[in-house]
Amino acid sequence: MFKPFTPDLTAADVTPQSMWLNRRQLLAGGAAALATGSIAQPTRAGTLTPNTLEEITSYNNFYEFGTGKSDPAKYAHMLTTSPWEIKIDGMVDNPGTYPLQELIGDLDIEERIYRFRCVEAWSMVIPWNGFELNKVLDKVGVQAGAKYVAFETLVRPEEMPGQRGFRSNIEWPYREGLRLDEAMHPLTMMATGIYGEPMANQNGAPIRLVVPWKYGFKSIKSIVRITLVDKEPPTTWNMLQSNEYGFYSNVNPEVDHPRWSQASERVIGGGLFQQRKDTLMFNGYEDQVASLYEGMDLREFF
Ligand SMILES: Nc1nc2c(c(=O)[nH]1)N[C@H]1C(S)=C(S)[C@@H](COP(=O)(O)O)O[C@H]1N2
Ligand SMILES: [Mo]
Repeated sequence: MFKPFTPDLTAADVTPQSMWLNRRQLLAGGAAALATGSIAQPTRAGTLTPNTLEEITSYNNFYEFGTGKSDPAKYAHMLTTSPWEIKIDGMVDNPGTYPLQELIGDLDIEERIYRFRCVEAWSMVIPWNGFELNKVLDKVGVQAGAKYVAFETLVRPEEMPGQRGFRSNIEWPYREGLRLDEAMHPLTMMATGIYGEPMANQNGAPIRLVVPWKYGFKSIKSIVRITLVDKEPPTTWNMLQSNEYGFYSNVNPEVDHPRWSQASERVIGGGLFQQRKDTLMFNGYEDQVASLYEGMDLREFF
């Protein structure tokens, strides 16, 4: 989180994405928009232009592979993502270690184009493929006393150079958590692909969380464990620096990071002419999620 920006993005690699965009535009007027439109593009439908796959897969945060933005693209190919199992435990009716395919099983894979805002004040727009987390939670049966969901990333130092030796202060596994109502919210998804292709390892293959109204670090990658608990679980960046990274970490242009403003963001892409834009409350998903935080002081619970 402390590295200065290095302009290592290539100019738009347009061919596959522009074909795909044309297809999207065609579909947008038809039945497909009815099926996914209200959730996929909850505000200002049609105005989100996704970043290129090249941008999405070359400028990453994935500290298991190093702290540099280009380290994940360099090293994540070493990760074995199949077979993959997810342990689901804690306050659930059907705890177990599930092969990924069994867990996904019959779920329909949808496409969702979401804004993605890193706490470091840069942003992208990403066309994810996946399904709502609530579908998995319903399958395993959340018990009455559960109040939070905790997530963990794989620990495998043989394949994750950032977990070997002294690369960061993170105590592995990388951990994240959501309140149960946040986890059940229809915007919260488990993503398995981008642009209709299997998730690139550097983006969190084979399966990662996506919570579009929160800072990017909440969207934990390469998940191997999901635990239902009754207390707020410890989370990686909060453990490292609790005054800078709150448990909630909702995108909020009015609450600055102690070391920088969160009022605006650098839009990744566009080569040398990088744009800034104003950051939106809850990253543009205010209509959908503000009610989750009714009555809460968002400066105290940042
Ligand atoms: N396991 C794990 N998950 C992680 C991270 C990480 O270092 N390790 N980085 C987070 C941060 S800070 C961001 S901004 C996003 C980046 O996702 P992307 O590289 O797919 O854009 O992943 C999040 N999930
Ligand atoms: Mo981030």
